[in-house]
Amino acid sequence: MSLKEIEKKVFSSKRLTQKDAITLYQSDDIFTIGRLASHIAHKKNGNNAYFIYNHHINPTNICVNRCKFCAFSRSKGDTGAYELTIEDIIKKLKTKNSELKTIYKEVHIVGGLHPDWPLEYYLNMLSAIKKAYPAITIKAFTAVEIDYLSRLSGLSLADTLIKLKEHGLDLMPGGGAEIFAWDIRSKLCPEKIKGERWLEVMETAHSVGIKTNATMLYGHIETYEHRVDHMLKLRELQDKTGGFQVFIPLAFHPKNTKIKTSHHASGIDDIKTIAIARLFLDNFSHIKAYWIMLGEKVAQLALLFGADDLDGTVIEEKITHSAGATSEEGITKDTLINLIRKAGKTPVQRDAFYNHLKVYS
Ligand code: V47
Ligand code: SF4
Repeated sequence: MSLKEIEKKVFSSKRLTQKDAITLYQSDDIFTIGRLASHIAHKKNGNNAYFIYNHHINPTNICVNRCKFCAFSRSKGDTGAYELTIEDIIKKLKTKNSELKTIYKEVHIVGGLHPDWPLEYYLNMLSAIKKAYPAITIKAFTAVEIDYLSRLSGLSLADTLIKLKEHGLDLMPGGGAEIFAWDIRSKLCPEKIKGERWLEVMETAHSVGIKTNATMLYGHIETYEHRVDHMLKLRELQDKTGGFQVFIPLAFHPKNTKIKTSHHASGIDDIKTIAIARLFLDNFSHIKAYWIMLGEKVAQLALLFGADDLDGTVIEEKITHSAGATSEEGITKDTLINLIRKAGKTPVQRDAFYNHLKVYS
């Protein structure tokens, strides 16, 4: 299939095949790919580009999995291993400016699989955050953590999720997906749950009324075929449940990790991956250009290649910065607005569910 034929499909709203997505990856015509992706982004979200006031918290870096691509995790007793108490977490969310206390719309919580913390620690954490900040949406725990908590507690996946929801879990982030195909996954993270289980956790979350996000870690040892296979599995589950809010391609950062790669993602690869995701994932409403991983400048350019969301203020980021990210750890609202405006888009401050809070027209 030529690019011309793919273009015809895009303009007549026909679903792209895996082969089409591979053809796009193999093409050097980044401008045509970008024009097509922009057409779809515009159909889905007009000229809007989203951002959110949010705050990331990583309760612990102690993790029994020790994935080979992860520079953030430690084993218990290692130098640099840390554990936050619930009081520490509440303190981190507190800002000096009392007005700001009501501004954060989302707290994003992910961490390591701690060998000793019981489900109760997580339930108490959720309740304490909701008590201190009733207006905040809690987006927490990857599918990997949910699986771990279910096994630890002996509860089914559905019952674990329902319990967490009853204590304040509103939404789940998309982490832990990496690359689903086992030939790659077994080399990246042999201890982590399989791709099939990640999808099962997400399907269960959707079935109990918890929306989730979805990610893909790219730019390590995978091929284009692995990326497209990964996105196909997400598209199939989305057809079934409609529970994914946004897809976030995550560019691999190799520093301090055990993955040696000579071809980690270039700027062109980042932009192409955003654009191809926009074209292939026709049943996803949003594609996020996560500025922490892409850097502010590539994330801004991605807004012209199919992305419609930059994520948010973040405040404190440990996972990518442990692996050599050179972006800031947090960013101000004004910088986000400026990045979006200079890309010719309309900045829209959103809540965690993509409801519009303020349009900066
Ligand atoms: O699951 C770990 C990735 C993820 C590295 O849902 C790495 O809104 C690059 O999922 N280089 C966690 N990536 C982050 C994540 C996320 C971030 C922002 C928003 C949302 C959302 C989700 O980070 C992990 C893993 O895939 N990761 N190590 C690394 N060296
Ligand atoms: Fe643990 Fe997540 Fe890091 Fe894997 S990526 S070692 S599961 S914190």
